[in-house]
Amino acid sequence: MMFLRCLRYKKVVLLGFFLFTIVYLFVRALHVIVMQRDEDVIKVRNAYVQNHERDAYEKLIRDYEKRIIQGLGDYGSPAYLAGEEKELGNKALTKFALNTVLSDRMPLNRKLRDPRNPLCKQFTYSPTLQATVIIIFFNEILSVILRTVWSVILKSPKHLLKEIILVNDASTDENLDGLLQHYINTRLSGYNITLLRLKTRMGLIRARLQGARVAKGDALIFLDAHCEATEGWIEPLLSRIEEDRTAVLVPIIDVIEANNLAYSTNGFLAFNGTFLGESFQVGGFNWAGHFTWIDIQNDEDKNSLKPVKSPTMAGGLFAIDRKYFWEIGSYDEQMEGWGGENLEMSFRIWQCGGRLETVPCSRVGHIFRDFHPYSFEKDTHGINTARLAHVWMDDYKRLFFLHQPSLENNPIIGDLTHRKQLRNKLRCKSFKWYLQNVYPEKFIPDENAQAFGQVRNRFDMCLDDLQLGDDKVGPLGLYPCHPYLAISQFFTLSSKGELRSENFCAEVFDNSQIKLTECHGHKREQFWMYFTNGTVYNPFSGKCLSSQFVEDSKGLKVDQCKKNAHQKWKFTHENLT
Ligand code: LR7
Ligand code: MN
Repeated sequence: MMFLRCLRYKKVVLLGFFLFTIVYLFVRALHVIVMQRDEDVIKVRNAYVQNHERDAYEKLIRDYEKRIIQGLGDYGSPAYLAGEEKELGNKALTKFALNTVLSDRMPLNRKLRDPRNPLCKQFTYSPTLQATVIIIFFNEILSVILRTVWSVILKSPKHLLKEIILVNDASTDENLDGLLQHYINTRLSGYNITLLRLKTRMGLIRARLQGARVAKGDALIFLDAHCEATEGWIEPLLSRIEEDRTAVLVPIIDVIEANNLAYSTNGFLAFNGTFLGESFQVGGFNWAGHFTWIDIQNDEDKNSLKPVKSPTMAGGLFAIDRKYFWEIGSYDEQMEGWGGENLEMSFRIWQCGGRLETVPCSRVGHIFRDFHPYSFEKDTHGINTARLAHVWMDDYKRLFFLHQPSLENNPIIGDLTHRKQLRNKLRCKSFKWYLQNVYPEKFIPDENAQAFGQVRNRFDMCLDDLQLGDDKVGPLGLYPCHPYLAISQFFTLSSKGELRSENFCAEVFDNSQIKLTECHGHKREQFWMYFTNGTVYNPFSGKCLSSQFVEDSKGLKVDQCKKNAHQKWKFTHENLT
């Protein structure tokens, strides 16, 4: 008996040991796989500096520091170089969309004016949250990155700044990491700054994610690598998060000019410091899937000093509670390159129960470049936007795919399962809800319209914006009708009697010509009536929309109403009663 029991006991022990070993090995293997994946992606460069390298970096930085012109660009005033450097600066501007020569000569910690509305000073914010500031970059120059870092350090109270994380998205300059790390070690040693490097370029979305993964602050604040923070910028952001952890905040983004690095406040503040009044814009979007700036619609909010509702954000500069960032779905990791993540996050935050706000008393400058000094192999903006359209825009995605028909059912956009699961898991609201509650002023070309679609005459010519694009004013013209509904030929006769594209209204001028221009909402020269007999009538001029076939006028005019074939029009969709 005794022996048998002992044997059974031994078996149990053996089995237990066996199982333990299996589980242990499994966990180890998993660990190795995960770690390896991490190492593939990210490399922390703390121990980079060999002694001989350190001396070389020190020399480079000293040489660089010697060339800095004290006072240049102070108080955000425009700065100029002379002679050969001026020429070099202009060249740099055409190559990098940024005057790198000037940036290299300007102090890294230049003084800035306080650009805020003076009334902002009446508020005392005392947040207890600490921030991790994450700055990502690809092929940005040292002086621009360091000026961003310095501004964050100088303008943030120390107890609110937990750390700064710099993420180098595999920039091509081999010296950049070494110089940055050496600068941090020697000139910024009192601050908690981490430099990460991605082994291969992952694009700005995944670069931000890598930074966020190692962040320890209560809140994350993302910045582009060419920004300058100003007095009091961080307190109202953190305070608002403390008040409502589902609020995602954007500062007012001021323009730093790419050519002379002037910190301009759109004339709100004159250079002598007098305050000229305040007004700012919030974020919108167009159906082509691009971020746009829009005026605040609600009068009460126009001069607000308190956070103001913003339908979208530009994407580069924002603050968010760290845990909330992960809860709400961080980013779509399958988005590559540049673009789309900003609207994706904006829609997601609103639809899934959060809020997006612009904080007027927090201001950060950003260098706006005329073009991107880098490229991608694919149309990442288009692909990323197609992804978000499928996941977040429900039926309204039809309006985006009018602009990008080839992307609608294209495997290039990748698998969407995880993002759709996320939307279900978070029980997010519909895009219609978003439009009605967050952005009711957004024009929807095919809803509440008297008629919409292609506007065709008997000669198979269609109204066409003639590639006006984002320009503010241009002629309304005629072009042979496309066999599909191209966006350049998509017009609406709105319920208000506007004849319009998404952003512009047809307006009569010189009593005969027609241009597309900003909608003013006051009817008059922008008011049109459409009758069942096909006449499009403008009561202001007393004339009718008419195709002419005269060479210079691009074929379209308003003319005496004659009811002839030149004045008969047909919209693809008509809701006339
Ligand atoms: O492959 C890349 N990897 C990167 O890390 C390409 C870029 N980047 C870095 C780059 O160095 C920079 O720091 O990503 C940052 C943003 O790139 P920019 O500055 O070339 O972009 P942008 O300012 O023209 O673009 C705006 O829209 C983008 C859409 O993906 C991002 O959200 C940017 O952050 C965003 N910038 C802003 O919101 C600043 C205000 C501009 C406006 C409007
Ligand atoms: Mn930028």
